[in-house]
Amino acid sequence: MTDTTTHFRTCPLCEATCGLEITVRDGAVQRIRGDRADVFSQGFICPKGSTLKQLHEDPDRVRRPLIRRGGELVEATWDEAFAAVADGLAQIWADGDRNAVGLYLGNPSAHTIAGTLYGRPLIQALGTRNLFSASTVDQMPAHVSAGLMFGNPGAIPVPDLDRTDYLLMLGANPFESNGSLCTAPDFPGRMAAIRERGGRIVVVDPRRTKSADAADEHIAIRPGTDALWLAAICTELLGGAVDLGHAAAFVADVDATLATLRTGLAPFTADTVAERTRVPADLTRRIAGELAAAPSATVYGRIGTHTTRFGTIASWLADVATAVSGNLDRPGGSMFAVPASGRPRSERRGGRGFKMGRWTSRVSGMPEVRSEFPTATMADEILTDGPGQVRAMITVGGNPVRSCQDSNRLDEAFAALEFQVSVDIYVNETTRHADVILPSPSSLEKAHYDLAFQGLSIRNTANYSPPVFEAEGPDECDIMAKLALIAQGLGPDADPGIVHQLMLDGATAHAEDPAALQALSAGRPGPERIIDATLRLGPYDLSLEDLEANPHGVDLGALTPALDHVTRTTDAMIDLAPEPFMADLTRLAAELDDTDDDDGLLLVGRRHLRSNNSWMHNLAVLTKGAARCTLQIHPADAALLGVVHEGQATVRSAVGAVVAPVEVTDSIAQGTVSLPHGWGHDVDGVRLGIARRQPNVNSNVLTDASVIDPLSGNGQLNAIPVVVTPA
Ligand SMILES: Nc1nc2c(c(=O)[nH]1)N[C@H]1C(S)=C(S)[C@@H](COP(=O)(O)OP(=O)(O)OC[C@H]3O[C@@H](n4cnc5c(=O)[nH]c(N)nc54)[C@H](O)[C@@H]3O)O[C@H]1N2
Ligand SMILES: Nc1nc2c(c(=O)[nH]1)N[C@H]1C(S)=C(S)[C@@H](COP(=O)(O)OP(=O)(O)OC[C@H]3O[C@@H](n4cnc5c(=O)[nH]c(N)nc54)[C@H](O)[C@@H]3O)O[C@H]1N2
Ligand code: SF4
Ligand SMILES: [Mo]
Repeated sequence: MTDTTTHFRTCPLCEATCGLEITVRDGAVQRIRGDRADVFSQGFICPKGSTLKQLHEDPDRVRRPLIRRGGELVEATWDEAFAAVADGLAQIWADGDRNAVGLYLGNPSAHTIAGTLYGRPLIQALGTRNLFSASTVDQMPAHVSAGLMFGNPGAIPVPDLDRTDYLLMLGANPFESNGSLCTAPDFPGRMAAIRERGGRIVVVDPRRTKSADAADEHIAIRPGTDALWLAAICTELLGGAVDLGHAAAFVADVDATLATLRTGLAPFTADTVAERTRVPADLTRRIAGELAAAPSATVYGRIGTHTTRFGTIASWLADVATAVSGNLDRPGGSMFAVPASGRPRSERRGGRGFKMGRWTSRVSGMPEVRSEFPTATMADEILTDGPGQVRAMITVGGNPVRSCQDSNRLDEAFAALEFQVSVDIYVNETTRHADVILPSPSSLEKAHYDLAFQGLSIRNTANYSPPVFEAEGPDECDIMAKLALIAQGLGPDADPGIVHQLMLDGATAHAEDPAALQALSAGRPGPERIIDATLRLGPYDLSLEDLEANPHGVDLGALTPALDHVTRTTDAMIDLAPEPFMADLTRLAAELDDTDDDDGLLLVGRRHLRSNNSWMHNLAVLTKGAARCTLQIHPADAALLGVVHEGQATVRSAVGAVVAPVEVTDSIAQGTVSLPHGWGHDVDGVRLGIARRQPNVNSNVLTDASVIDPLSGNGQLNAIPVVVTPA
């Protein structure tokens, strides 16, 4: 007798949120394929989606807690592990300095219920200002831009892919990444559909990527100059007739705002930026003309645009270009998702506005943004003695020692910590330094509800996935709740139910009858109850039961104009020309004459479909095939420097050097070289049998923590000046 069951769930690995159909036979996953009935992804899946099986079964995945004993990480019981956490942290806190314990939240925390719901109570209980996350090596510029424009750092406009007539896409490669700050399963298929319906796609990227190949036009911009180019695009658009459309009703004084923009952006024209950006002036003018003339258009920038020294104003200028071409908050333009877990549609307009810089970091004086400090200063806070020094770190679903800047120094910093707790599924470059590792169950052993990316989606949908398998240990939400209780001083034996109830009380506080609302989910696990309450109070009046009854998801329709709903400025208006951004244009203008690195090489990153940041490299199904961790270089540059295809080259930046295998390719612009990030697994203590044997070059040895986007604190991960020599 065999026992076969089928389960439908949302893939938690990237922002595309594809529906998976998982067949389980005799207690093991037999097959994973795309769920053809999923209301959003309709069967689309990438090669990573089916590897939830291999991840679940990976013998290197940590299944029981590990505690450091005699220098070695050895298995322990959960009780022993939580007791060790309580002891270790108590020693650090004995001096009375809460800032001595820091927290780093990594990317998967945005893809789990535990990270998205229980991060906040943990942060509150820790009472530390030393909070860090992958956001400052990623999308923080978009939050700051949205924060100052709309008063709401979460209100990031997304390109309305399914209806647009014109997509101008910069620094993004959805053919490999499947999209970011733009949840759209089968992004490639949606791009094809734009062209099929007569629309046009322009991709701006120093590399001729697969996404560029699938576009109508590719512009090989000079790395790091998107803000300059977008400023010129805006100047061109502002030179013509401007009609903000429906967004005009949200701008206090349209004429004055446009005048401010025109004046501030005046130094940036198609002609003045041509040399620095390497985009001919005629081409820039033509693109601006096309944007203005298209029936609908959207400007979308991502990692290559945001992780530069001008990330925030580049993000803002993309939205300005969209707005002044009349495409903000309208179908086919850039719009706002209204997630099922979001605030009710009926709630009043406006809010408290967005503030940053309310406090600064101890060593470098960097301003907080969204209560975080930049990863750029994490090593400083750990390595610099004095009151307030970070002596212990908690990491949750992150690998900062590979993902953040100047990683040799960060590695040194993590090695120097007095105590480290990591909630993770692997012993990797970061967690190898831990004193206690608390393993999250595998994705298939957890419930899933997307609380982050539904707010960045090109379509409003909702789905809930119950666990496929029962977990061996506590759920990740319980692990987070336990950490919060320990930080609260309630000790390692306190019941996580206390935290669940507190959160439920918080989630239902504004309900007409909180007790009645809570009663509706009685008997369910704590996290589910919070989601249920959130859904019931949300804009679509859904419940967890509704989602359970619809395992392929609930389609809530295409995006609708939502500025009245998403703005949180005090007056419920939007600001197209925030003063800090206008001021930052002075720094941008200095770039026009900066010719320092004109002849040098600039390093950019890249992603591969079969990799996921610094992890998933331990799955043979994904890593087989040609080596991916190569230094891409243009044939002309290679010839000039004497490096050869499949040879080795030394890449040196201001802070470090690596030796990488060379891939000579004309798909990269002259003057640009590229290495992917997240590699470098072959170091002592790492327990990743397969990953260690991959070509291992850690590109973040080269990223310079002293170079940031000052408005957001975001790291510069692209356009890094490097010198390449044969090795
Ligand atoms: N040079 C360069 N550096 C970059 C980038 C770049 O483009 N160039 N990109 C940046 C970006 S966009 C990002 S988001 C960051 C990512 O940076 P991080 O978030 O620091 O790193 P990840 O590689 O995502 O590490 C994920 C960790 O979570 C663990 N994990 C996986 N699933 C789970 C789970 O369910 N629960 C828990 N608790 N742990 C889990 C993995 O084992 C791994 O240790 O990297 C950044 N770094
Ligand atoms: N397979 C896979 N999918 C992923 C991830 C992964 O690691 N692997 N990571 C996930 C995460 S955390 C994120 S944040 C997203 C990121 O998703 P994307 O933003 O699409 O990221 P990339 O694929 O790195 O594409 C960035 C592009 O920017 C280009 N670029 C570099 N510098 C510049 C510049 O100065 N200007 C311009 N215009 N372009 C430049 C690079 O050549 C590259 O093609 O992907 C997510 N999806
Ligand atoms: S595209 Fe992203 S969400 Fe879809 S299957 Fe691949 S990893 Fe999962
Ligand atoms: Mo990211």
